[in-house]
Amino acid sequence: MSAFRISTRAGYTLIPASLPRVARPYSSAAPSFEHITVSTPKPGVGLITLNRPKALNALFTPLGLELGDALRRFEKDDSIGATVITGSEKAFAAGADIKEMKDKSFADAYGRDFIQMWTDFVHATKKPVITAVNGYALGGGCELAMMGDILYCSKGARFGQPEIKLGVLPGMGGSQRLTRAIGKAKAMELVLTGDNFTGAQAEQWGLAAKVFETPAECVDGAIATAEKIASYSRIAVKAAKEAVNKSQELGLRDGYDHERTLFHGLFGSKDQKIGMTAFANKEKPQWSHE
Ligand code: DAK
Repeated sequence: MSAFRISTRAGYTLIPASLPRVARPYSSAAPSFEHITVSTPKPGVGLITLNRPKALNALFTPLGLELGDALRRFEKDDSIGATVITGSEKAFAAGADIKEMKDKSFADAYGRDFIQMWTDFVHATKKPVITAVNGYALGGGCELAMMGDILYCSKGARFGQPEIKLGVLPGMGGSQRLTRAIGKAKAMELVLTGDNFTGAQAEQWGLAAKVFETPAECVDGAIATAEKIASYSRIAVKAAKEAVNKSQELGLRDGYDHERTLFHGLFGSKDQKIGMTAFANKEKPQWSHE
């Protein structure tokens, strides 16, 4: 059976070629990670796979540090145009690590803002991030999935914000992002009951951009979309992501103005000339990413 290599702390692991997310390992200069694997499955695509199977990818600090490190490396790497974050078939992530946080004091939580890094690195990522969700995406796992720019999932994925059952509430943006995505009526019901919802419902309600039959198709679909995005001008993609994200923060009038400013600004880029000239000449654009 043919096989590919992926990087792990121990070096490289052979995995069967039939699995969808196999790929050449990411740069040999990259560190070996213990709780994630990192690879480049297609040109321009970075793939980060959460890999803490015994705890269903529960989000604890060491995993967060590795995820932040990998995202920063892809962000700085000119050959990467978009990143996919995924987990296993059983769990994207079953939430923040309850065992890590159960004894924290108010001073630990508020004073040291221990969860801050989870939101910081996603906000700092200007290149698009696609989250490919299979299995459980609960609590902080659901919130991490929603932090991506595009969310894909398989039908059987299990989303939820069950924090209410633990005596707390969502703390990584869940009450805000879920409400903006699916509306107050459903979000309020889900946050107050802690009930799960399926991948099929996530797509019906507008949280997921696409739903797939199987986990493998979900990861493949996310990689294909990332590859397509990576084939465009990086500078135009960055501006387009910024414009759409601003729509979640600004009023409509300010949003129009911000979009127009970005649009006008792109006329100062080489890629605007390259793209429009190529269209006029019936050629394929060769982007400079400048
Ligand atoms: N944390 C730690 N360990 C977890 C975990 C989690 N969230 N989820 C699962 N595990 C561990 C289990 O303890 C178990 O470990 P061992 O007992 O084998 O050592 C292993 O993963 C397998 O789990 P199960 O045996 O429970 O597997 P099942 O298939 O039976 O059940 C399940 C799967 C996902 C339904 C179940 O594990 C479950 O209910 N897990 C907890 C889900 C949950 O409540 N998630 C929300 C966590 S709260 C903050 C901001 C945000 C947050 C916190 C602070 N600030 C701003 C300060 C976020 C909070 C959350 O996410």
